[in-house]
Amino acid sequence: MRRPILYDYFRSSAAYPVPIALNLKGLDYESRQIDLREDQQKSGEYRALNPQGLVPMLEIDGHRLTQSLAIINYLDLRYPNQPLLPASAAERAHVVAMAMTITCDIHPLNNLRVLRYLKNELGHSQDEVDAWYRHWITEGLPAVEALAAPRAGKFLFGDAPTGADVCLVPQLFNARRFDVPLDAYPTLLRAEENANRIEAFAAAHPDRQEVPA
Ligand SMILES: N[C@@H](CCC(=O)N[C@@H](CS)C(=O)NCC(=O)O)C(=O)O
Repeated sequence: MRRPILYDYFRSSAAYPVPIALNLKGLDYESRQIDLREDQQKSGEYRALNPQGLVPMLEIDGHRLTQSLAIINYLDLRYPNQPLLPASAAERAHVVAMAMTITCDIHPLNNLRVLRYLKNELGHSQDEVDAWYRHWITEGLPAVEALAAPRAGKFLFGDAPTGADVCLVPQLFNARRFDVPLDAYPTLLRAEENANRIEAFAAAHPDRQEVPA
């Protein structure tokens, strides 16, 4: 098998779940940093590979995959060791719902292009943009906590990490960067603490990634 190539940015919370998933699956990969600060995601060269102009993108098994949840789903079907999505339909829907609450209902509102639009096109101040960022995290995390709490164990669902934990850890990293209080989410904090004890999660932490020069 050719080594997968992950197009990524060390501070991208959409991309951060993918190295966690690859690590959990025990798949070695090459990381290519697309510098979002420099708009490399919009370059013709990158758009020729990924017309959407976003990270992550994963080249694996001869495919070019985009969308973090689609990538996690692919990895889980193709490499079934250390399952990230439960086999039962109802349990899978529950785990995917938690992951989507993060990746579809929180993350897109706080994406770089949205923040830049608020500031540059609509003329909001940095303080207003930061308040926007915190607002959507504070709006979204209670839903994840409420969904998770009844069926959580060490992780968001039971005692093994799933795709929901893989998406949670990057979002809590973001929340801390913007000083969002997290005390109201004990289930999420427990899952995060247990996840970060696992090397697959710890090795994907932005502090351990190659920072573009
Ligand atoms: N729904 C996509 C979101 C991808 C995404 O928004 N990626 C961000 C990085 S966190 C990006 O490339 N942003 C570039 C920009 O906003 O111009 C996924 O989950 O993969």
